[in-house]
Amino acid sequence: MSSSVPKIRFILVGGFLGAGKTTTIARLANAFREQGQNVGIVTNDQATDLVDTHALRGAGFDVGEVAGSCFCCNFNGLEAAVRELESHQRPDVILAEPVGSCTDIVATVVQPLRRLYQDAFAVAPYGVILKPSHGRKILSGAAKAGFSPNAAYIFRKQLEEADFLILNRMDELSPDEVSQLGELLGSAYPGVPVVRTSAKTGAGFDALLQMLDQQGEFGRRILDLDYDVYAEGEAELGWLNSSLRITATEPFALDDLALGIVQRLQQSLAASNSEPAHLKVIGISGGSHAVANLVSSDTPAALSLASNRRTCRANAVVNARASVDPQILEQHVRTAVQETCRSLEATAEFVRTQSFRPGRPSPTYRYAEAV
Ligand SMILES: Nc1nc2c(ncn2[C@@H]2O[C@H](COP(=O)(O)OP(=O)(O)OP(=O)(O)O)[C@@H](O)[C@H]2O)c(=O)[nH]1
Ligand SMILES: [Mg+2]
Repeated sequence: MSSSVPKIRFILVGGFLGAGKTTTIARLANAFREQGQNVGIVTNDQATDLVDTHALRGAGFDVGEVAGSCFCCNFNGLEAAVRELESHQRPDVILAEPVGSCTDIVATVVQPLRRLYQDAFAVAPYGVILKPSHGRKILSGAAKAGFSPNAAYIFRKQLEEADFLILNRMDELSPDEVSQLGELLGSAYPGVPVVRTSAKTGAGFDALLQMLDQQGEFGRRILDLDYDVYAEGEAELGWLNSSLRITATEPFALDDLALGIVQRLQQSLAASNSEPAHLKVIGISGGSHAVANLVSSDTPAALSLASNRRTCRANAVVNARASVDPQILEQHVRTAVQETCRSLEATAEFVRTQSFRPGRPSPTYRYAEAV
């Protein structure tokens, strides 16, 4: 690429499963679009059929996808997704969401982008979102943090490599909770700036945009990481992606389908003492989308996008990540889908299901020293 062509801004938004990466990216993308900039988004998952891709495309964004392995282990897939976006319309800004169970993003993604694409991309400071529900327990060292020590290790390492931290879900936190989380972050990651946001309301996004705008020595916090512990932590999660076709003779509410599946999954996982990392379901009918989520055992299931649509035919995608054996997770999902459909007098056909434990990460590149 000639040096006269302006560089594409490359923004990675990190954070644990369910932290609010996709919601943050959608809001940032809207902000850039309002400034007249072309925006491309890259989503990422260990398998195909991504709720995030459907949700962001449904919101009208140009979305490339790396499905089947994470950016770190398939850097070539990230390159290909970016080239594909460029072939539609050259983006001014690319927003990319790494998989929420991955860490070492600076050494395996940020540094390769900076080294191999220094003329093409201006890589923004790397921000990582703190998920309050699990963060409060993990950072305070609570005995029952919901996840195993190995998964908690990943959670902490994700925050450790950030140039700045994003304390999200401000709309739900009391002033006491905000100061408690601020203190936990301050003692675990001294000197790292913290931006307070609500991706739901947009609070704090001016400060977030300013943080991302900074130029300088960023993306250099290379982790000292034990890949054995990291691999074990990831493998302790059950991972499931399913795509479904739902039919009924009388119209049913698409929102009830998405929320009903998530609520039933919440109940059955709680009954088996399995901590959800993130359960998400998208219902799609015509141009309408309904999205429901659950981010932890002690927060309510939420309809994050209402469609207000009734229909006799819909497609649905279920993405579930929880600390449970993947085969058992699949049983939970099948039962939750069947029971929800029965209550709506609808029938579900499972088109494709992938359920597994994430494999040991093996990065395409890993730079142990920063440039
Ligand atoms: N109340 C509130 N909810 C939020 C906020 N940000 C995200 N959420 C909700 O949290 C849930 C998870 O958000 P996502 O943006 O999907 O999280 P993610 O980090 O992309 O999750 P993964 O892709 O699974 O790793 C959704 O229900 C969002 O609507 C926020 O600031 N406030
Ligand atoms: Mg996401």
